[in-house]
Amino acid sequence: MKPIDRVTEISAKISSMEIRGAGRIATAAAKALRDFSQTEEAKSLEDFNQRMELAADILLKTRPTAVSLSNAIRMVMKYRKDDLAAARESVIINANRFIENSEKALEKIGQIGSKRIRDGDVILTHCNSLAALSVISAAHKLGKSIKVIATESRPRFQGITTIGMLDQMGVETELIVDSAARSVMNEVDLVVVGADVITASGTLVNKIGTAQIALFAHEARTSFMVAAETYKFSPQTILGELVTIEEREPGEVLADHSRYSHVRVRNPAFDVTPHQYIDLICTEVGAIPPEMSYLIIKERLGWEIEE
Ligand code: RUB
Repeated sequence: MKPIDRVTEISAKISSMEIRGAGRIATAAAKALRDFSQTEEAKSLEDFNQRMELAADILLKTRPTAVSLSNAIRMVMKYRKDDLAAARESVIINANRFIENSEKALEKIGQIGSKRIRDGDVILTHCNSLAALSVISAAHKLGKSIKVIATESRPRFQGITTIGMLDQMGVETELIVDSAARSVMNEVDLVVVGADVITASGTLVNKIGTAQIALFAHEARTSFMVAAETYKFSPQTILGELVTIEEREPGEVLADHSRYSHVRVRNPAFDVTPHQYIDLICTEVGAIPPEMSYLIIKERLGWEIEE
């Protein structure tokens, strides 16, 4: 297999969601670029740069919403461009730094976020987020008695992955269909979800269904927390760019959709939760109000307007 085919193979796994979740796809992309940089056979720096750009481009096109992917790729691609050996070495350093930092970030988010969970709390989560699960797991490890209500997260049922993980941790868990979220909200003390994108204004883009859960939480006066590594914040939104919402195959929603000639089955994968419905964003550098997102982008992602 040619080195670039390996990149294509990983890209296909990301597109088909065999590898999924904003953090996991970012790490997979960083690893793919790192491994590619060691196996491709460029003879000149220019050739190397071109091959790396091609690989980065293939990975970037896999899923349009998650900014974690472009942030991870941008961080890895900031390698030294003065000589071929140094460039290869620097790709490894950048990729490993990204992977290591994201692991540490998850742990830190757990430590910080778990302080917001009280003994006896009922937590609702949506989809399958490692950052949200880190908060829940840390609270459980601290010995807090908690119960988690997990939504199924139609159409891809990531909630089943979530209940599997909670079961492994030994956390008391209930599974509900997505449309039961309002019915149970009065029993819930805190909603914890992950993020695919957080914009400069603190708006959250996450798995479809998140926005209505945030509205229900707001109406029921239930706290709504987002758990997100700082690389889920989008520098591009400072420049006014809108987040692209991925629309996936109708077959994920209804297998035999083509037998209806006048019906279009729609499958938007993410939705937008305004910052007014978010109480707190728990990152590895602290628990912040959504209005502080701009500062995270400026300070943590080193984003320059000229870039
Ligand atoms: C996953 C999803 C998750 C975020 C955060 O969507 O919306 O809440 O990606 O996950 P999909 P994590 O299943 O379509 O990728 O905290 O693990 O990065």
